[in-house]
Amino acid sequence: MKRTAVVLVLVLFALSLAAVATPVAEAHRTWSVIAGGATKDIAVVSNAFHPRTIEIAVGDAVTWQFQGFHNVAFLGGQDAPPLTLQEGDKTYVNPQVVFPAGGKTYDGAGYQNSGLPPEDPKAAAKFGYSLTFIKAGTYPYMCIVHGPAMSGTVVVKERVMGSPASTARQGQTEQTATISAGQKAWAAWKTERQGGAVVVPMIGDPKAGFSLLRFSRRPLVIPVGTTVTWVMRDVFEIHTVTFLGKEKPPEFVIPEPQPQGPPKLLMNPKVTVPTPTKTYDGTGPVNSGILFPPGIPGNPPTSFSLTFTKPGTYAYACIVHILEGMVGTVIVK
Ligand SMILES: [Cu+2]
Repeated sequence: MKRTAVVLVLVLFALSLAAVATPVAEAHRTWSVIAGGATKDIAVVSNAFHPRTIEIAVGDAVTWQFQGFHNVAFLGGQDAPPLTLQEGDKTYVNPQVVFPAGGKTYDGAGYQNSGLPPEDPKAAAKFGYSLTFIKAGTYPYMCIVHGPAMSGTVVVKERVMGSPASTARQGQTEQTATISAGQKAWAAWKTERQGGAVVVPMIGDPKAGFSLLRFSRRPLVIPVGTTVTWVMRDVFEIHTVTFLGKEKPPEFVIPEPQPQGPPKLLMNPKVTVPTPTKTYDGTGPVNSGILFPPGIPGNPPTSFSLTFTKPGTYAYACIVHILEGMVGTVIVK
């Protein structure tokens, strides 16, 4: 008797769920897009949105899941705000990129920005961004940190065929393809020769959507007197080549508290300003300054050369990506 009653209650409960589920299926849905991704050791990172293009219905929402240091910015037909701002000889990270802008809905007009995830990995894991699209149209967006090559599109239609689940699977598949392409490139990575100089390429692929956050798989072993040239072949990232000698790695960004509002974010001149020296004997810090992707207006530096004048083992790092493990060693014999 008791058993029958329990079964009956369960059946009634299931029926009530079914009754509730029917209208829910017709309600507005939430779709998800992954921003970025990485291998476990962060040697390979995705600088792409997965999936790159998403089709949703009017009234639906998109939630971006952040896996890495990215933002989602809808420009509303305007130029992208610059990543950095100059104040005299000081360089600041643009607050327009760092902090969220705009509301919870989007109709294609104006600038809307997720802001950047917090640096702390635990806080970053909880960082998300959702936007409800209230008007049909095609809306491109980008990550301003990694430039126009890291972009995506939200297509908003009256009706759509796909489902959030199948679109999420497509995103996973695209992310796996991007990371695998990066792992292949990392496995095939080699130094090059240019006359007597050794060239260390720092690579990324705009089409596949990955960057490598590594200098070389093994220490570079070179005879004394050799020049090493680090060359940017990556459209997404910035790097430094920094030999610290006995100094501790400098902070990349220094928050400057303000009397009101959020702190200003100064890019540490110890990182951004190159040291003038062209040779290295193991003493004193030597810094390339920021190395930029090739082809940027104004032609900022894209390579750095250093001639090694004394036998020894010299560690160096990219100060931008030191926490991701972008460090290297030069052994001069
Ligand atoms: Cu780097």
